[in-house]
Amino acid sequence: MIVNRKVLTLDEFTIQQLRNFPHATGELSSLLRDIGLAAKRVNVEVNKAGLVDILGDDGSVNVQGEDVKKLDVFANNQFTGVLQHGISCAGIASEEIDDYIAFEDEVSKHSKYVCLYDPLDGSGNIDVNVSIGTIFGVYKRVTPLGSTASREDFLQAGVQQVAAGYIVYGSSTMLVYATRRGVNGFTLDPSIGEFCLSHPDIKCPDAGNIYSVNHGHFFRYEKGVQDYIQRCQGKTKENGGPYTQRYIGSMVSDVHRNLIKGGIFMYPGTTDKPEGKLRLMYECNPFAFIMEVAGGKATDGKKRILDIVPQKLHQRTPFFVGSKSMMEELELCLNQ
Ligand code: P6P
Repeated sequence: MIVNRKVLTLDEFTIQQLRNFPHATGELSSLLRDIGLAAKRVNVEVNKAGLVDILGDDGSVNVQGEDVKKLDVFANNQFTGVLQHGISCAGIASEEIDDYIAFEDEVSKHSKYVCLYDPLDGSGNIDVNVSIGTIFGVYKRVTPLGSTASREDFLQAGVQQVAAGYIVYGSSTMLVYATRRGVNGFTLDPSIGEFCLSHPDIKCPDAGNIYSVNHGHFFRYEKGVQDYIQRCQGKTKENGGPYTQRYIGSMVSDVHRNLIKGGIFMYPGTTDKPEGKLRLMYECNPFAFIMEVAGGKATDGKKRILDIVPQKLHQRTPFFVGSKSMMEELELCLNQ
């Protein structure tokens, strides 16, 4: 029997990575495998969401004031449950939950990491079959092992992440995660139920021709953002264009596409919502970490996202992320 050993599964890859760190305890690898397990369970429900009573609202409103979808709750429970029963996570904070949860069992209290995530981003798209995703960031706790995780373990600047990633439940289901050593993408092979390495060492092209923004808010953006959008619209072959506008309203899909092909994603603040819509801890920090490791940039329009010291778990921030040269052109417009 010919065994195809060229394809590495997520488990094999994370265990192989351990060889680069002889002193590593394997806890981070174990945590990433736990996330992969939860993702596979969520994927099953996402793929059949139209067939079972898991579509639609669950009747509650989350801390963001958004209608909670049944699949949001399911996804949140899967990620929280897997991490709580794992050996690597001392606690979690979720975009779906008001406050952080510190796990009280002895194994968790002696675990090195905490995990913050948006369990199902873009869930408003579930009912219309548009791709959605999970976004996560992993931090090393700052409180002593053996104690119960506390607020300062969760309110860390994004630069303190040791890993970050996302799952995109799309035409195929992919898990992409970054550590400081690189960004790697794994595609779920349903025939064996394993995430398999399909996009090794992802780099974001320095330039691209895709810009992603909600044009419906154009007249509520600051002038520098409007100027940049109009520069994108005016690009021709002579100056690095033409550009194309792609925005499907599901951040994981929009940012994933731009990461792979090159491009810029913007969710600016507006005159009525100067902080914008996206959450620093659950959406922006993970993607900022991934994009910087892949060679791109991420700012709030003024400063590096990863340098923002959070004051609140659910704080929002304007968000600009993408190819380095496109981000630098944006910054020229914002600094005029
Ligand atoms: P708007 C989905 O609700 C989300 O949080 C992101 O996934 C997406 O990029 C953004 O909101 C879309 O927001 O205001 O453009 O519909």
